Amino acid sequence: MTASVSAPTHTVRIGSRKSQLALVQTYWVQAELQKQFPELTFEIHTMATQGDKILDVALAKIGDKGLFTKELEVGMLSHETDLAVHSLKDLPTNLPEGLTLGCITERENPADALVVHEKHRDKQLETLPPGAVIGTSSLRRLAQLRYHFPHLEFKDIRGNLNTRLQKLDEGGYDAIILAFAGLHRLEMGDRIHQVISPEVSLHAVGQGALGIECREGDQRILEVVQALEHTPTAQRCLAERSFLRELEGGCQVPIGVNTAIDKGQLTLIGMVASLDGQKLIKDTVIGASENAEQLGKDLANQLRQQGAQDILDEIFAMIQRG
Ligand code: DPM
Repeated sequence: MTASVSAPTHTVRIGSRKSQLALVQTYWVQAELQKQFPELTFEIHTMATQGDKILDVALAKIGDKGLFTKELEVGMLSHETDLAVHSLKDLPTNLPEGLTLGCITERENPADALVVHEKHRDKQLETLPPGAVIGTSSLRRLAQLRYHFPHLEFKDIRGNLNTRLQKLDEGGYDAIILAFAGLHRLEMGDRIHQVISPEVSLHAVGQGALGIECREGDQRILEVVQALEHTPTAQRCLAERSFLRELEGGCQVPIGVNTAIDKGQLTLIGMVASLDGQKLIKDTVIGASENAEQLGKDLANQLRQQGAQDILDEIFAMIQRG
């Protein structure tokens, strides 16, 4: 079935980062939209974001929210582009005035994945030797893995997926942790050595889903992007984003989640951990999936009552000190 739009123009301009992963994701959105709206033309406009330009500084130290999204947002606000495709987990929970999250697409496997150096091919996360060096720039992965495996060492790693895999293969690390979804989308799923269970690592808010951002009130574009909305994913991600927003966490905080929907009931698990791996607070809420946002707030309050805010305040203070 083909939806119809009363378009004043037949061209829709899509903003995207230039990274290989961003482009694969944007091409997918372009192709799906083209199928639904054969009468429209979808153009891709690539832009470099701050996060693409600063490669030598640990992400948490840059700390700026919207590191991978700001330039794309300016493009929409200045009407150079009409929508932007993001990895949902890179999209801050509070968007600039005038922009809205128009669509959340169907989620890939949101789990984290372990990729090991060749010499550890017979090992699992559980059996890596003491002192093994794990590459990650994610405070969330670091804190959870330290909590579960205090004998492992951690070292920052930056760059795109290929760069990271190369640094691993060259021996700079014993293993690295990456999102299953990114490796899979780049057809590098064969590098996944172990899918890490949610008992060990709760994934980032929005991980594995794409978010399409557009101008608020731009009915023509909203109608177009909503064709790609996947309701169960959207409900899960809205709960996750509401949880993160309520805890005032940016995209670089040791906060993890897991969600599932069964017979209209949404289960949301969330955790906050300290960077030294000493403290980890985790809890669960269950409720109607239509109340996704409220569930996220409820869980944030539950965790706060158990001391989550103290952990986060300590981390914010530490990051600010640099
Ligand atoms: C965010 C984090 C990372 C990205 C932090 C986190 C990972 C940083 C790192 C918010 N964004 O997950 O705790 O490991 O150094 C990113 C990836 C994807 C989107 C790559 C990855 C692909 C998967 C997806 C970077 N953003 O996590 O390995 O679409 O979910």
